[in-house]
Amino acid sequence: MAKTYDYLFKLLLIGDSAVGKTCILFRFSEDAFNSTFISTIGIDFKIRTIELDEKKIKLQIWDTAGQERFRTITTAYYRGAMGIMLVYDITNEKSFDNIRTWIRNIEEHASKDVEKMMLGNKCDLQDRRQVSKDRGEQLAIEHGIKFMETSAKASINVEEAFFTLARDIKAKMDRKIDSTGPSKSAGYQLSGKDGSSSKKSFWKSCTLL
Ligand code: G3D
Ligand code: MG
Repeated sequence: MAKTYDYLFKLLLIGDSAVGKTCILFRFSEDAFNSTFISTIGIDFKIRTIELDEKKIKLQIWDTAGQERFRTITTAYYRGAMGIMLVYDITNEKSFDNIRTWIRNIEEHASKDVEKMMLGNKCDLQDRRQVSKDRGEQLAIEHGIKFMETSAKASINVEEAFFTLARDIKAKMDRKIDSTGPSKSAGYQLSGKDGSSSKKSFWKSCTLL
């Protein structure tokens, strides 16, 4: 059976309520009406497959269902995440201040080597801006992560942000595979359309091409 992707990356959207996480996800994902809601843990995810270096990368992007309001994001949400988009709203100072809290939350629950990126969303609302781009950049530098201002509404930088995060994860993974070999490298998954996953398909997709 033809393989539909070479890599599967699990990504998360994190940040205060109403910063625009769900809108960002709807803007980026392939099909606004096709999401999988796991009600038992209150999460939602969407899929989009992109191509990087001639490899098909299936992005499984998880979104909270409002529980961020109570900062009750559970360990289950973070488990296996390879990339995290930290989102604040440039018209809401408090959502920017809370980024530090979210980073602590990530440090506590997520894998140590998860790739992070910070987004200052709603950059279309210049006249309501409370957080300068400069402050966003400074905070990102402080934490050694990448930063972009986005607008889910005006479709600014949303594609760029996910492609950048995916590229960084892939680069990190490729470095890991180079140094440890595939059997020791954790945090990636390769499987066929039928769900099969094997070293053979790994070598076929990564080494011989
Ligand atoms: P959340 O998932 O982080 O809680 P939502 O946030 O995606 O539900 O968005 C919260 C509100 O912000 C929504 O407004 C949404 O339309 C608005 N929003 C999201 N992204 C942008 C953006 O880039 N620009 C502007 N101007 N608004 C945005 P409502 O009024 O529908 O609640
Ligand atoms: Mg939401």
